[in-house]
Amino acid sequence: MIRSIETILADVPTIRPHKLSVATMNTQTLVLVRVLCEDGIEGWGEATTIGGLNYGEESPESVKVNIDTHIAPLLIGMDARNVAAAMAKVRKTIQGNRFAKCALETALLDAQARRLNIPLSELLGGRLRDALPVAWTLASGDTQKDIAEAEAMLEARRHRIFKLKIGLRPVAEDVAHVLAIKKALGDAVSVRVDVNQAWSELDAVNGIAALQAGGVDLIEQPVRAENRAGLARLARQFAVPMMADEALHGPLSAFEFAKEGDADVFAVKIAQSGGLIPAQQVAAIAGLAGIGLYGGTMLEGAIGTAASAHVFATFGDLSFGTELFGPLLLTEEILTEPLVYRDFMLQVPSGPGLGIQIDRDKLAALRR
Ligand code: MUC
Ligand code: MG
Repeated sequence: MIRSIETILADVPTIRPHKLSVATMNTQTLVLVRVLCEDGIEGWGEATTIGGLNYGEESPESVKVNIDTHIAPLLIGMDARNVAAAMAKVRKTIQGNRFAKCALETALLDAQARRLNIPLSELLGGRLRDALPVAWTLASGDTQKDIAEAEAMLEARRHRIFKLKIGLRPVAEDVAHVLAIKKALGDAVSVRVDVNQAWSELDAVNGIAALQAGGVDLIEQPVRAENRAGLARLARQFAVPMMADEALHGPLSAFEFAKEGDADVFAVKIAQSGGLIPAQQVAAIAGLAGIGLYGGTMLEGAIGTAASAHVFATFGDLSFGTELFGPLLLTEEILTEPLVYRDFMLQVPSGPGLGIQIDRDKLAALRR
C-alpha cells in the first residue's frame, strides 16, 4: 500500500552559468518525490525543470503544490505493487502535469523494482545496452571558454559529442561562434546546436544553411514548438537532421510528428513525455515512423538521470546518443555513490530499482 508521498525542493548551484536562449541558470532546483510504502520500501522520482516557468508549463513550486494537494491524495492507500493501476488513476483524473506524473511513476516503479530486487530497466522490458553515449552542453556564452571546456572533456574521455546552446545573439554571431568551435575541435567530434525555439523560420533557413555547410550534425528545435509545419519544412529542405524537443509532449504529439515525418529525430525526455512508460511509447512511435532517437534531459539531478538511463537502455535505436550529464553540471552530489561516467559513456546502474542510494544528510542540507 502507498503510505505517504513527499515532494522535496533542493536548490543546487551549477558549476558555471548555463546560458540558454530562454534562461541563464546559476542554480538548478531539483524537484524530488519520495514514495513510502506500507512494506517499508521507498521509491524516488524527479520532476526537475529548467528556469522556473521559462522552459516548461510546470515550475518546481507548482509541481510540489499540485502533487501535495491534488495528486498524492489520489494515490495514498492504493496498492503500491500495481503501478499501472495507480498511474491509470492519476492519468484519468489529472490534466496536464506531465513532470509531476513522471516523478510519481518513477518513484512507484523504483519501489516495485526494489521490491522484486531487479533493476528498473527489467520492469521496462529489459535493457539492450549497459552504457549510453553522453553529450555535453557548451553554454558558457563565450567561444574561447567553450573550446577550452570541450578540450578538457575530450582529454578526460568524458564527452566527444557537444551540444551548443544558441539563439540569444544575432544569427550571424551564433553561426560564427558555432563554426569557430567546430573548427577548433575537428572532425572526430560531433558538434550540434540547440536553438530552444528562438529562431523565426527565415532565421532558421539562413542559420542552418551555414551550420550545415560548416559540418554541424544535428539541429535541435530551431523554431517555436507550435510551428510543427515549419520544422517539417526545414527537415525537408536540409540534409542535416532536425530534432524536435520542446514540441514533443508525449505519445500523442509524437504520433502527430510521425504521421507525416515532420522531424528526423526525437529528443525523448521522460518528464516531457509524462513518464517512463509514455517515453517508451514515444520511442516506439519514432521507431515505426523511421524517426531517430536521442535521449534528452531536463538537466535533472541523479534521480531523473538514472531513471532516464534505465528507459533509454531499453530503446532499440539510440543512434544520436544521449545528453544525460545533468548531475555533472551541479556542484553538489546527492548520492552516496555518484553515477559512473567513463570512456564517453554513462554506465546504466545495475542494482535494484534505480540502482542508486540517496545521501540523506546531503539532501537534508540542500532542501528548502
Ligand atoms: C534542452 O532544451 O535540451 C538539455 C541540455 C541542456 O543543456 O539543456 C537542456 C534542455
Ligand atoms: Mg533542447
